[in-house]
Amino acid sequence: MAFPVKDTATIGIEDGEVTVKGWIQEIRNLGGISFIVIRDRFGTLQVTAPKKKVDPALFEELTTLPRETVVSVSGEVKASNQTELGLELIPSALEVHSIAGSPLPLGVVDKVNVEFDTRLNSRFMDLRKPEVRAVFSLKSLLCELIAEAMRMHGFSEVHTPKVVASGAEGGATLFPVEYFGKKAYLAQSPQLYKQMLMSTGMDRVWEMAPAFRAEHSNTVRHVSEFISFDGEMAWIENQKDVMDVMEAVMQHTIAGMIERGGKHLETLGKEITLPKAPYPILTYSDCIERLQKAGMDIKDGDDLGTEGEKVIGDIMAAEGYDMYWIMEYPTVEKPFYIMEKEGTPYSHSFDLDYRGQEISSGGQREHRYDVLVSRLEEKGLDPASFSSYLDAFRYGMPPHGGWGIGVERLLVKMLDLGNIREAILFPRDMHRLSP
Ligand code: AMO
Repeated sequence: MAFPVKDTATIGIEDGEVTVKGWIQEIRNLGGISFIVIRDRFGTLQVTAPKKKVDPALFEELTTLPRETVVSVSGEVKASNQTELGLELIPSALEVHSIAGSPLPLGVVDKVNVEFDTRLNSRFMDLRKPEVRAVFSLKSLLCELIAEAMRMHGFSEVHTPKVVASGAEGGATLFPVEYFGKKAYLAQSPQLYKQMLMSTGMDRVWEMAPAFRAEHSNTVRHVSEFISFDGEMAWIENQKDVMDVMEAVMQHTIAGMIERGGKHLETLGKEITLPKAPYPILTYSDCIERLQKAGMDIKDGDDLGTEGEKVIGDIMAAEGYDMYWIMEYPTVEKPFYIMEKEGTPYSHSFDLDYRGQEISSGGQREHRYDVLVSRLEEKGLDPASFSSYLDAFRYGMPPHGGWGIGVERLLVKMLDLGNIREAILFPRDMHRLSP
């Protein structure tokens, strides 16, 4: 088979004789003629085999292969007004690389409703569906755009440890790990490390990496392993400096998804809209007031909760906003590293919400060593367990702040998917450890 190899994205009538590689998606045998649909990464191609014109041994083999078998088919490209590509391949040679077993654990093109769990059990097969794969092409684009935006804003990419000695986001969601006879944990976030880097002169860092949370709740927005996109920047006046950078990064990223994601969005049957900017800024107290007005039984100091977030989302949607900030949460609700708003029960914190769901939180950090130690103590944490983190604050630490964004939550909202697991190749949750 010395023909040039072509894929379904670039094949043309002028190619003459070519080889196409892919999976056999479908075979229709109509007696005198057979149609074999080959699928590759980009799309499908019809192989048309008229019984009388194709070598009998080749015809027999090609038309009896099980669906999803992996092949190279060579032949002549001909015009056709019966196919989507406007062409078909008349086969002259076949190479079988891997015969698919049958029955298939999951159909690739069958229009039957399959439970999501069944799909995840055979995720390799599920991912052969173009509309499922499109989500991950878009996720890849999202990561590319984030990297681009962060570079534009002068941030350096860093990689911090994922096996750690202490947690930053509360004990309840820590995964313990046995580490050479010592107790260790899977990192819940790069929080402590990105802050330590602020004492070094690195000034602006970002990371996109797995984060682990032993989430005991089974919801459509929590998983135990997700991708956290973190940024941290030094020399800020207040958390507004962080929010300005984040907002620019978000707008660049979403605009890029709209501009460059067209083909995949079409496959998925989705459209993305660019959120109206500047994003409005609400305070936590504003939200409580608005929720009370909306009839919710909530008071100052309470967690806004999933329901509260949703109602705020509806209120903001009515005002034309998809993205908005919620600032100044009560200090008691926030981790020890968030700076208190002096003389108030509130903090220099913020969340970024996207259509009724938190996708990010962040804030200005407490950079004053003594205050930080007291904050740890107030939270019932032992400063000794954080000694290597605290050291970075003892010898000169600039004011700083940052954020963590759940990449999958962002993508789910952007694409209006029903479950965070749809945006993860092999999701991990309370009930799923394989595949
Ligand atoms: P937080 O704990 O709010 O903040 O997490 C930041 C963002 O990460 C995402 N996220 C999750 N996504 C899926 N499944 C989960 N179980 C899960 N948990 C969190 C959310 C959330 O908004 N260190 C701080 C950030 C900072 O201050 O810089 C932190 O981790 O989108």
